[in-house]
Amino acid sequence: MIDPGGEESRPRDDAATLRHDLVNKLYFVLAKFPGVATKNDHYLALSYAVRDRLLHRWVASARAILEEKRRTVIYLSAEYLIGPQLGANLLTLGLYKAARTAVDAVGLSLDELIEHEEEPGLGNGGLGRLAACYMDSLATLDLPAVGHGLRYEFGIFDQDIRDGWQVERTDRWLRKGNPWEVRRYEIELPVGFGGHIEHIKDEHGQLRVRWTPERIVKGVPYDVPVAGYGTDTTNFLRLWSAVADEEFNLDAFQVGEYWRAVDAKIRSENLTKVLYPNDSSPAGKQLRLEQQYFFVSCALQDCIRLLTSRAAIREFADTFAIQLNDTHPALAVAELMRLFVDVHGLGWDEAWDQVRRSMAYTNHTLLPEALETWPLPLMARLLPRHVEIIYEINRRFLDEVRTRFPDDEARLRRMSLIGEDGDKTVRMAHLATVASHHINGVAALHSRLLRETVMRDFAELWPERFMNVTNGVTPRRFVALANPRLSELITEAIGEGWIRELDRLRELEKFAGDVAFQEKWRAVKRANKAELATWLRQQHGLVFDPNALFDAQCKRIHEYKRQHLNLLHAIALWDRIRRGEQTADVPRTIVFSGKAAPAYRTAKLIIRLAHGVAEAIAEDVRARDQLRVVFIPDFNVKTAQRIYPAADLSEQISTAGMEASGTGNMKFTLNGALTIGTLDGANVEIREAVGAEHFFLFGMTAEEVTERKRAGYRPYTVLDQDPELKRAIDLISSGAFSPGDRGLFAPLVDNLVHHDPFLVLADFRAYADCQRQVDTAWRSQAAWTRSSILNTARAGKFSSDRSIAEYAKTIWRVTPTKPR
Ligand code: F58
Repeated sequence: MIDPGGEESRPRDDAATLRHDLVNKLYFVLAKFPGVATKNDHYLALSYAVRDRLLHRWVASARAILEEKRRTVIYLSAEYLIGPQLGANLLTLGLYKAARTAVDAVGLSLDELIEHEEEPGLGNGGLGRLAACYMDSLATLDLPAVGHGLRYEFGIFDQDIRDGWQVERTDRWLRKGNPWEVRRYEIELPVGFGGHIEHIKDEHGQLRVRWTPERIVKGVPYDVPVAGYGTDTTNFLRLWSAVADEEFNLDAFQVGEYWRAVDAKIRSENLTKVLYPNDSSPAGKQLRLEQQYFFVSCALQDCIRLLTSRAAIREFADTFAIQLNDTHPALAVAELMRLFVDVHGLGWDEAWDQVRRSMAYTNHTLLPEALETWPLPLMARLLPRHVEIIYEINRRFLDEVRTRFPDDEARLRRMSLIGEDGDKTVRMAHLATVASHHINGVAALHSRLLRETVMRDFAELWPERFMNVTNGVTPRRFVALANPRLSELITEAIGEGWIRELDRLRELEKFAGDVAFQEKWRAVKRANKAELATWLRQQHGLVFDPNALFDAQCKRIHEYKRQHLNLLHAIALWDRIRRGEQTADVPRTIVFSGKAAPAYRTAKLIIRLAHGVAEAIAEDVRARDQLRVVFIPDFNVKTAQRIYPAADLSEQISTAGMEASGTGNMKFTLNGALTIGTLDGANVEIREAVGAEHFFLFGMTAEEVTERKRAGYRPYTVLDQDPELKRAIDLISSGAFSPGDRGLFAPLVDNLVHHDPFLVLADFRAYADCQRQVDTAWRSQAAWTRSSILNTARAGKFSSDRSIAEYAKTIWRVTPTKPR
């Protein structure tokens, strides 16, 4: 018999076999022949051929996990921004060259097929992309893992720009087929909502709780393989999709209520229709709560199903290490308790012990408006049993607090899982924290502030549970795949080991002062910029000068990230040029790219302002050769991969204390951009790693920000002391960037002048002066290039492999298992 994971059945990786397989897939999967096949057909055919190779490894990995019974990581995340898969899988499987030859041979272009893929935008930004990087690293480090999430039919919206405004378009990413997923038809898990609970005695006289949901939705999984680089380990993402429960609808059919049945079906299947496009402030919508519960319930039932097929329920915590990616999956705490106690008959204490030994929680934000809370009545209506469980967890928890801190009512109120200031809410961060053996922030500064501010009471109670794991990014996608020219140069200099062991980039340090190497390094950057310029012209009709200093700020648009600080500086530069004050030897192109949450008015106005400024400068013949502002539409993983390799300067200018970590900052650094930034998030560690003299630091510290606000910050007083800033603000108000509509930016300007909650004006002078240092540094290209090389060479720490190794050792206690 042929062993599906064995050597005999392993598809061969040479170009001829791949070509044969491609044509074969075209015939037998897509029912096409080369003469009539579309580009999409060819893309799908090649992808299916590549998928065969992934699946072959996957079988071997799955077997290794089952046989060795090692602890498996269960990553729970509402978002995975995995990016386009074809190129990444070709790289990981070592098939890039063979695929190019195979595709050439049938008269097509591999680059075009790769470009053709529409990426799954199953995330908003950093948090979702981090989950994808972590899946890559888990496989690369041979750590058994399953990532559970949601298979949104529509991912994050596509961003169009019309007349300078963001316009959202639905992301119909599945419309041309998705060759990277495998639906598991044999698995269907029921998830209940609403209804009522009864407290009954079972046949042994034990008190039991029976929950009779009002409606049931079925979860069906789609698996997406995630292959490790330089190893055979292949894990998978299991993305859950909601379908109607037929049995449930039968009732309605039998009494002839066809519409009621269809209605219920539509309602069920709406559950996984769309990703909530919010950044930083959670949307308090019922459907979102349903999504959160739906996927954690599916994930946990799935774990228990696998476990109990071979072991006892009491082995749960030894078998699974569950990681909560922020609080979106925090209902897992109550759901796991329900499954243990109500369904599997464990006692409360035993169940709680299992929960506490399996869960860990990562926090990604300190912004108070971003900490998730749910209205208690909503949760009680949707999940009555879970609310009961949460109350019981809270009762026991508050008893513990009372014992440690007697007579401290205020503390109890602050720490309770139920918020009682105004309407009652469930505080998801508190729920996640009480159930977790470890709670971590995502950069050293963030983890410290977490302990000192929002989680202070908890850190006082359980100091040993609080940790830091600084974020990281995968060098496979963000260097090897995105920047082939740089990768080749690096590999030529130090060998290819860096792709798996990023610390080895340090070996580049010895070339930092080497004139010939510097010249090659600059040539790579220049070629990447030229390529971006061509693409921008062809795709968007945008002008981008590859000889200018390419200054980039690419991330979600948010006031705390301060794209408007960058814009004020752009306006000041323009003003200087118009006043004849600016020397013309450092031409700059300031690039913005990023989406605004559709309901976030100020963020949308910032996008509009970027376009207004871009246009005014482009129309000014005296200025436009020295300065350009460009907004690249629809920032996503695909566009990101074009931008990072080309950037010279990375803007990481958030108000100190507000950006938990940032991960774009790491991607820019690894690709040799120098950073201008505040002491915020992981910037602090980037600066430490690359050396202060290779990083442009400015602005208030987190402590200074707090102090300035405490002392009573009056932004308009800053204007009186800074005529350049005053002129920039006045230019906006004068209609210079909104011809014919002077009031357009009034909400933005008024807010800055009178409130300025993110201290944009307070940091402006430091920022503008620091940008002068950037100009000065740029004038000496040899020194700049040396800094650029050193930035890359010293950024090895920011590999997600390092982050995952830390999670594995200190939080999950898992060890590598290699497939045989
Ligand atoms: C981001 N959070 C942080 N949230 O802002 C960033 O500093 C950090 O580097 C990154 O996480 C990874 O740790 C983030 O992306 C979201 O997108 C949420 C999506 C759901 C609604 C609330 C925001």
